[in-house]
Amino acid sequence: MANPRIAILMGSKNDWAVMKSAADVLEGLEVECDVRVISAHRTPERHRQYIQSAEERGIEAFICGAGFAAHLAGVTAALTPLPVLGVPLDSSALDGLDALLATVQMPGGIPVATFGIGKAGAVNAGLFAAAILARSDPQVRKRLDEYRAEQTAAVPETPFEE
Ligand code: RP5
Repeated sequence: MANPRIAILMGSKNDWAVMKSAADVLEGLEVECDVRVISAHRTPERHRQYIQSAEERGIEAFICGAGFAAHLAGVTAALTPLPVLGVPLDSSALDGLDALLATVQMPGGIPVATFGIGKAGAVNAGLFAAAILARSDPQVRKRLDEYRAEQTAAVPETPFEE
């Protein structure tokens, strides 16, 4: 990718099956992404270096997916003033509730915009990241409007239609 504008980070390669949904949404909207495995606790130096050089490389927002005691989004937000979108993942015995609470319950001062657990959250984080770009990019806005129009047109009038 030549000019990625959104970074999609995940704590483990095992998170990709879900986080791919965010990447797919953004690819469909022709928004370039940089996709990385970065763990706040397993690769703290990789994390810090990536975040602190991201803005000068053109990254405008971060989507962070993590499971268990998920702190990837919170630590990312601590390292940058750019928007951070957190996706809690269902990878533990607590079915993602642990990650949801860890991501959403940031103490006042360092915000993380938190989405639903799993695939729906990843899809919505991708759409929300596009909405951020759409504020100043008419092409992304146009494609976002088309995405919604197609979604609306795909809803049948009755449950009996194919
Ligand atoms: C978190 O721990 C990751 O985001 C992942 O969801 C979870 C488990 O990671 P693995 O042990 O599967 O690599 O850091």
